[in-house]
Amino acid sequence: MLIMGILNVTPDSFADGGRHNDFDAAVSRGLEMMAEGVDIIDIGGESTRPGADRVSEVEELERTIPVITELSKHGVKISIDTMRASTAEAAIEAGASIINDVSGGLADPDMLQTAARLQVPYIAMHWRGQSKDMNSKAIYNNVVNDVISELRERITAAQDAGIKPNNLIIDPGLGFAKDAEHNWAIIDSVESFVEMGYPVLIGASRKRFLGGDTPDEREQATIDLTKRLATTGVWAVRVHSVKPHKEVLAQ
Ligand code: PMM
Repeated sequence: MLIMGILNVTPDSFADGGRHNDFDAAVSRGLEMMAEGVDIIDIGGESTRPGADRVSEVEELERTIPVITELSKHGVKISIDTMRASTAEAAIEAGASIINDVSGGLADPDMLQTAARLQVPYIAMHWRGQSKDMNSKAIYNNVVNDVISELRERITAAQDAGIKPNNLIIDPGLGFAKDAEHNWAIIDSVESFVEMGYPVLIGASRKRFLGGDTPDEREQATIDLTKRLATTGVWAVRVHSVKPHKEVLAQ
């Protein structure tokens, strides 16, 4: 299982407290993750925490592109965490090689075609709407079946736009329009997502449903979950701390 290290270049990220919100800090954290054995660094300039406002395209580009340009010189694989086709394209030009779209192509009508044209791996996450009002959309008959069928729709849309099946990665989107019980139900049935036949990415790191009052208290729960997922066929986990996850996988 691969480790995708989170590098949020945002002043308001709930989980790393905005500590890496300037260029030097972001680059040095990226280099540190490389030294710790990260497989992919996921760079994002827009917070998607529940209730967050959108940032402008200019600001998203100013936050992410210089960091991507610098870190890519060091040869690490980089994904761009963005819902905007234009940002995705600029990031790929700057040296990123994977698009991570939390909206699964729903936020920007140009995203799927852009990903198809760029011919890079595209991560389609399950999403029901912008962070501002996603909590009100956490209504399911059967969360596992519903998320699988909504992901299937995104897979079809992606392939219709020209994305090759072997460039598709799926993600059930833990914490996005989902209550704690929904997130745990998805984790309990993660094999059903693996059986869809695409690499599965799981992003649980320090999210509220893990329990505890602070991100740091959720860290141990995140590591325990990585250990549990390691035997399920999941392709990668998206996490804030790299070293403890590499260690738990090596056990
Ligand atoms: N979660 C967040 C941001 N981007 N991308 C994917 N593919 N999957 C996720 O679960 C995901 C994501 C929000 O978490 P953060 O604010 O801690 O980065």
